[in-house]
Amino acid sequence: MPENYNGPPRPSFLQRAWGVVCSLVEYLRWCLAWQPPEASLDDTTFDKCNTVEARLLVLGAADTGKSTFMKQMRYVFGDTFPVSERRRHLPYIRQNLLESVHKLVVAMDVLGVPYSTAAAQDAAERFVDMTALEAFFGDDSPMDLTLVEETQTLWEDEGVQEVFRRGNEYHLMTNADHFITSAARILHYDYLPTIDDILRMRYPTQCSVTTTYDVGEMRMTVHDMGGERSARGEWVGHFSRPTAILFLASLAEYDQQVEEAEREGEAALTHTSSSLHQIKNRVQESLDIFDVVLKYPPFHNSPVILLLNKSDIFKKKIIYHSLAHYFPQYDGPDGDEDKGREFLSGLYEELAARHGRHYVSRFTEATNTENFNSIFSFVKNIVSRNIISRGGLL
Ligand SMILES: Nc1nc2c(ncn2[C@@H]2O[C@H](COP(=O)(O)OP(=O)(O)OP(=O)(O)O)[C@@H](O)[C@H]2O)c(=O)[nH]1
Ligand SMILES: [Mg+2]
Repeated sequence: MPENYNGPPRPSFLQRAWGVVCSLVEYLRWCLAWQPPEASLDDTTFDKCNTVEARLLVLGAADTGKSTFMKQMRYVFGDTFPVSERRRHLPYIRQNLLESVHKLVVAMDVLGVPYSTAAAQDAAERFVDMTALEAFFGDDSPMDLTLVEETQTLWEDEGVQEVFRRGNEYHLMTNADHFITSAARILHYDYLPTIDDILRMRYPTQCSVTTTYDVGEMRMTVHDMGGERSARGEWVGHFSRPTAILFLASLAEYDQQVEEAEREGEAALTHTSSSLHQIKNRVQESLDIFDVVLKYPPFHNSPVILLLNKSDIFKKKIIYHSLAHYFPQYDGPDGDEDKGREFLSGLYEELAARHGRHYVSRFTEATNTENFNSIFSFVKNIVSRNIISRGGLL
């Protein structure tokens, strides 16, 4: 630096005047372009009548029960699913039933399990070709009594029962037994789906579904996000600062692997592709998604509620599928429901502790309305508390 250096040259009067004009123009442009911050989209806001608005994001891997939770919410709020809507569900329920039987029949072949009766072997013929069964999906399908009888004959077969218990090896639908044992009712010509059927049907969410409820003085908007590969990539970047995050995880899928297509979806979410072809346990997949949610900066101030769902299925499975077989680090007794649940819950705890994040959790059974009532009160209290702590009044 030269010895007589006196700092940068002083701007002339004209230069300073030009600077002021530019700042003014910039300020005017900012005023014109200004929109309310994202709060109106996804933060807690208050309208003139003091109604509090809350936004709840329902996240989790595919098939964990997010939409079932939403359906229970509707039901709890007095929506008993009108007849027109029940009719719309009918083809999917019949499809769930016939696809489940088809999967069992295919699995008998693939897993090499013999039928215990010749009648069951004959009945299986009918379910080999799925396209031929499509004729029975519709609400105006012909009533076929032999189809019902064949379903029942198959279900009573010991070989089929063995393959049913091995449903984790080929990802049999969670409530396949509910639909199969209700075949006579579901395939009847005047069948109208019950609420229980609607809660138990499987229909993956493709795009997010938003529903708004008035809960006392709170207007709660709930976003049900799809957990499958095509839907998951959409999550990140769509919502900032929700009032609370409801993360659904399934206890029942500790013995299942993620299907290849879903792994691609996870890669889209985590922006990785290296482990695309590795086989992965579904609990691990759920933990990986939980990890992304905990780390995502716009979610840092949102309380996380973890619902460890499908406890009814877990209770049945743990008797014949050893947890230690899938998680060698589990050192509790085989077949112990409580210890098993604690172990799986501990995996989420460890992860949250690593991120220094706090969360609350519950074991749930989303298809059980009684259980849901207490869970919903719990969720509502957390959401209300978060609103109060953000400065709102209820
Ligand atoms: N038995 C039992 N079945 C459940 C429970 N929770 C959900 N299910 C069933 O699990 C299946 C998947 O539930 P969904 O609510 O569609 O799962 P999801 O998380 O919305 O799945 P995506 O939309 O694909 O992300 C359905 O057949 C539900 O009836 C539960 O606690 N117990
Ligand atoms: Mg869904």
